[in-house]
Amino acid sequence: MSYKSGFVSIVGRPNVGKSTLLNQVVGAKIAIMSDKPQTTRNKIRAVLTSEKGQIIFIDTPGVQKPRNKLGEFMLKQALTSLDEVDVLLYVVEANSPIGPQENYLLKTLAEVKTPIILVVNKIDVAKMIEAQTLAGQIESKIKVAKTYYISALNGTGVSELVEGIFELLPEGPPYYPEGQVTDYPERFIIAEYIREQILHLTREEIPHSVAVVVEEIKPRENSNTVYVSAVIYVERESQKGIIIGKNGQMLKEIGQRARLEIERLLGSNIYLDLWVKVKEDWRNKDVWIRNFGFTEFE
Ligand SMILES: Nc1nc2c(ncn2[C@@H]2O[C@H](COP(=O)(O)OP(=O)(O)OP(=O)(O)O)[C@@H](O)[C@H]2O)c(=O)[nH]1
Ligand SMILES: [Mg+2]
Repeated sequence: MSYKSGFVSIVGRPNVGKSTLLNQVVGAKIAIMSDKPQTTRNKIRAVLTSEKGQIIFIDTPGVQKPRNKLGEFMLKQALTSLDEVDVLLYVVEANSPIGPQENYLLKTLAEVKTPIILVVNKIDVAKMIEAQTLAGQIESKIKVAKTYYISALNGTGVSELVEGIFELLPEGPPYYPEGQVTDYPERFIIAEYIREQILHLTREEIPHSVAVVVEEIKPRENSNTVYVSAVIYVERESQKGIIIGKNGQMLKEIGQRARLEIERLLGSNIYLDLWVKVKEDWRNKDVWIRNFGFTEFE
């Protein structure tokens, strides 16, 4: 049997489960997930290697109308190079009808030459008839190579989807060594794990106003402990107060939860040092968007 390989972009509206799918297919937590829209901000690559070949999945930010410069960056990350990958996974939510956001994305996808696999996600919480009706509507608007009904959360239908992707991929070599699951640098994954806890623990505008930068990762001599320091940036003084919390309780909670995840990732004990700083309106300032690492994976 010939070895196949290729690049597969995962696109869709915010919150439909793109990152959950990425993590499910590669069996590792590469991209953070949350119930808040606009969780993913960068393109994130993760690799699946099997005896059939290698698939490089690219998770992208959810497509929506930008509200600031960060949003513009995110939209560009999601919509550029759709024509340069081998297959597109277009993820929709089984239980949401087509709205303006979906129509906006459908218009873009109608122009794309890359084969599109429609992935109707969250079937664990939807009726099959609902899911099929939605798929039918989408199939009448764009050219769909195949449709799969899955639950990215519990894994239903995911191995069939992977088989379907392999069928569409060309013969090719492995691009990454076997065993490598991502090329996303460790310090970015750690920063994202910290941001994920902030997404879970805060509400309203706070989750969207936060950027996390890891400044130092240093193994401590003669111990199995790694010292990690990171700065949580917010846009206003009042937000800083919320992140720190009464008597520092919130920051402590964020740190404890993130530390467990980082320990699992690195396989060592972690001493996590968190700082909170204000960068007024950073989401509208190119220099800060760049400084926070939002250009490296364009
Ligand atoms: N019930 C159910 N929930 C799911 C499924 N897949 C994802 N979710 C939930 O949907 C929410 C959004 O998941 P994400 O994977 O962060 O969604 P996303 O598309 O990457 O979102 P953005 O990065 O904001 O574009 C989370 O609360 C997930 O747990 C699924 O198959 N079933
Ligand atoms: Mg995501």
